[in-house]
Amino acid sequence: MLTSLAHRALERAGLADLRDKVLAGTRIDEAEALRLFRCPDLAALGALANHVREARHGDRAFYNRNVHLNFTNVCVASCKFCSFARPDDRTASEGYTMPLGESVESILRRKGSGITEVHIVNGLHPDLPWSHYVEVVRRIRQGWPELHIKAYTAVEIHFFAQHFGMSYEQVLRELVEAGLTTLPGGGAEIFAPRVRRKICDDKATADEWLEVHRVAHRLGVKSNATMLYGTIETPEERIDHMARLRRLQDETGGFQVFIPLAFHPEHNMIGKAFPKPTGIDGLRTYAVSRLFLDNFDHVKAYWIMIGERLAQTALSFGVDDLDGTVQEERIYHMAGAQTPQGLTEAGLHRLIRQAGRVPVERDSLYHVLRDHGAPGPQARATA
Ligand code: V47
Repeated sequence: MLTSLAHRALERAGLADLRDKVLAGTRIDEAEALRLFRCPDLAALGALANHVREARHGDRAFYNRNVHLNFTNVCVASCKFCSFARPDDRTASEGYTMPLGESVESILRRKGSGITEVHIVNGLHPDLPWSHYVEVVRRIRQGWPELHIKAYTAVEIHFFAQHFGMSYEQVLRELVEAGLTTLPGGGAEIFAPRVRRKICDDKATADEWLEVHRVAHRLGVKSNATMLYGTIETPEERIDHMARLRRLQDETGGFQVFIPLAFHPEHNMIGKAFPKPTGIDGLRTYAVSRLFLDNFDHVKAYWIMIGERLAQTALSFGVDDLDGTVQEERIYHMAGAQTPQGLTEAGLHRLIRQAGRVPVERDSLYHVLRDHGAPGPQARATA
């Protein structure tokens, strides 16, 4: 429900027409999304996004119990924003590649811990054989049949196809046969060619990224979509990014969630030029994406990247998902993230309840595993 105060604030901001469109469930276009982006009243914008969020999900805030596996950071690409990648395996360069058995064991030893998903993302290693990528998935699947395996970004799938002379479909079919269940949303960055040329000019293009997801959706593999914000992109380029995702989603319906990722500036080539995006920018981005991406069920705030406090606030700015308990996160911690490398389930519950929301554990396909009920008076009092 929009309060009368929010109604008036949106009118004062010149957004009454967009408020009416959103309340009527009418799609807004790119120029309109830009007007929302420029809305000077963040609270009014947030209230509108929150209205859509609550109409879809009520008070629920989704999370899952997951673990990350990054078995190599050796990468032939040279993305300027990346703090994780290294050019080779030499110890002096801090490059690493875990042996196959160790990668698999690092996941299987967590059996019985309640984890439901492994999220696998790596550098683009020049020398690992194709069998390595397939075997990691196959052995985890064999050792832990009910675990969801969310593995390999579209950038990695594109790399495998090029490097091993296969089509996207062949790559994906083999991985699915080995046990992969969904694709993570990484590698999207910003689709606009101007930005890609400057920050990540030697990996999959926007069209290639989108095509990998199109093929995955056709094969029945659901996927996620990210947007890296806070480097050189303009608001127009952020909207263009979301518009390309919205068009593909109209076509396939295969995306599950949109995940804005805030740039982390430490230990990378462009960190000095671009400070960490503000919390205000983050909230604005969540809100606009919730309002613009009317065909996406979920908007996720990756708490590990933005911190627990902003993640709590985001739950009132369009966000309904906080990712997971996340064990052993490396990509943002190598970029200077000060957040813990994981949270216990109780910690996530506390965070969600303090924000006045109800924690709901989901699996990787957004099936509800456990709805933890309404927040108690204590939780509200300490919020
Ligand atoms: O593609 C890399 C980003 C992504 C930095 O699908 C950086 O559920 C900020 O995609 N500052 C990988 N961002 C992580 C990712 C992800 C995370 C959580 C959930 C899901 C999901 C996917 O991280 C990369 C890139 O866009 N990234 N370096 C940095 N310095």
